[in-house]
Amino acid sequence: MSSVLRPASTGQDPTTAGAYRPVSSHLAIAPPVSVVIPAMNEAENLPYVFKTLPGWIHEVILVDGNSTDGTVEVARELWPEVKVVEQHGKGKGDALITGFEAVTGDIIVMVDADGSADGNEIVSYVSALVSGADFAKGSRFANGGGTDDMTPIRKLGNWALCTAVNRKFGARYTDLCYGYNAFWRHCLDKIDLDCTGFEIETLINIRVVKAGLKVQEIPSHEYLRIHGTSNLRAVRDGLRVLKVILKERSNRRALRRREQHSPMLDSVRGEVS
Ligand SMILES: Nc1nc2c(ncn2[C@@H]2O[C@H](COP(=O)(O)OP(=O)(O)O)[C@@H](O)[C@H]2O)c(=O)[nH]1
Ligand SMILES: [Mg+2]
Repeated sequence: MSSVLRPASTGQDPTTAGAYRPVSSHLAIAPPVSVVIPAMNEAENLPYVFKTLPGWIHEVILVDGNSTDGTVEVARELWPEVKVVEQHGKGKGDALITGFEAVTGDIIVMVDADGSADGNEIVSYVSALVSGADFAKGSRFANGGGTDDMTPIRKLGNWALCTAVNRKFGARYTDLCYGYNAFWRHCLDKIDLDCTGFEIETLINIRVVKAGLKVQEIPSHEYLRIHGTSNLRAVRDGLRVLKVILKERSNRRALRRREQHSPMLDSVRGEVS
């Protein structure tokens, strides 16, 4: 019998299935990894972003938010095989959802284009996923993580909103509004994303808990945005995040009420009693 390892068939992409690729000196993986990068006028930062992306990535999808500074041209120069997707709507959430639809790999990694994320960390995210996690959630506040980019007001807001999510949804997160995360593509079927702005990370974090997915936090260091300024407005976007938390909470209550009054359940209960 052959002693060569064979990966489980993914059935996703015949050009990439069937081969293990080394992702570190200790690990080889079979599933193709897609990196999705939302970018709006990030031409100056892209050299730093692409410099740290590992060569074993299956594909890079850059979702362009109508950039006017040559973002797309620079991306093509730096990573000739980059798949560029034009965003039709507005906002980071809309960009990511558009990018997820274009993915052909089995694992999706979300990476910001401002130079704040270190691509060398991708191996930690992917290791968690191939070891059994459904969702590998970056955390700047887990041991080993950190941030150079957050202002005190953003830290306070993030902490308060994270505490609310933990209390309301039974999560045990140490970070909430962070854009560096990874997950198996099939998770998208369970979380059904529908939002447009910076609340996207919160929505994902809540929906994965509601869906009962296995979440593992990955300590991550967020570096300073290299050029330009953040598109996030602490108060405006903090309120959008809060709105998502409240909406998801009331949806959950409504679902519970519906379950309690379901005629189907009533008839089952009737049969049992
Ligand atoms: N395509 C697209 N990307 C966006 C949009 N808004 C923000 N981004 C990108 O999302 C990432 C995070 O945005 P950033 O402004 O750095 O916010 P912060 O990291 O929360 O300070 C960056 O790569 C931005 O270029 C948008 O409307 N469309
Ligand atoms: Mg940023």
